[in-house]
Amino acid sequence: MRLNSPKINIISKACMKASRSLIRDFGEIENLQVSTKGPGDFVTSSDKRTEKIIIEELQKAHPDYGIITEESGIINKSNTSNRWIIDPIDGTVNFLNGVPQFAISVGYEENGEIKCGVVFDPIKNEFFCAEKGNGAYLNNSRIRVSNKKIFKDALLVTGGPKYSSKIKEKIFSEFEKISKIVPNIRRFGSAALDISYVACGRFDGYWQREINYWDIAAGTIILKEAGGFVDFFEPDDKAPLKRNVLASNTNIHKELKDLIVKKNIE
Ligand code: LIP
Repeated sequence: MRLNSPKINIISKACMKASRSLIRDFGEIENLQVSTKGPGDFVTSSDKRTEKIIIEELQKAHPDYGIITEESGIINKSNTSNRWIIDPIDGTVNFLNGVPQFAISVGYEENGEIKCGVVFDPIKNEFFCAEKGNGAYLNNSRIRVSNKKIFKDALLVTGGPKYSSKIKEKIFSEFEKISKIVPNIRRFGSAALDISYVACGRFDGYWQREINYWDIAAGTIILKEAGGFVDFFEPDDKAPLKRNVLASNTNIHKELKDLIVKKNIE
């Protein structure tokens, strides 16, 4: 049975409508008009169109809500109590290159806490959703994190530093340290799907520094409701829309965190 809640229904309707044009665009990838936003960070006309459709649909339901989006920034700034957090295409570089690993991500935040969220992969037709207290779902089935206990046997996923990152070396050395213990680490290029895959047990853990809030907002509630652990470590007050995130099953969380956080104290 699929999660049935008013907020999830609103988000679902917006995602389904937006995904129709997104799928069309993905089919015509070579013709997409591409512009650059900054080094290593591409935006497509499709990204903007998808975002517009999602915003229009969400605003039909709640015109007064605040919105944080990747492309348009902050809308209805004064409403910080009720906000939608949107990434129209998470995994933009995959999308641009015709790699079918990207998703629409929409979370709903109330008084600073994510209450529900959807991550929708329109190509594989995988709809991940969760609402606080009501569990996490993939399409019609309830999902749970893996039960893997032996850290070295874990399958982990991460995202590398952005081209413009000032802490590239730190991120690479963390990767090196972890990969000396855990041989199987993937980099799939969509944080929203990475965290959702931890939620349904495909991966055992995910970590990334300097990730944008909109990439993982919806994923965090999906993971928590699937019994996983989300840790926003070393928060930076000067970068309110960035997070350092570690998301995993509860068994391996401590070992993974110790490798990332303790290392910086050494
Ligand atoms: C991307 C992520 C990717 C991550 C990048 C980037 P975009 O989001 O989901 O996994 O490594 O830092 O933020 O730009 O495709 O929405």
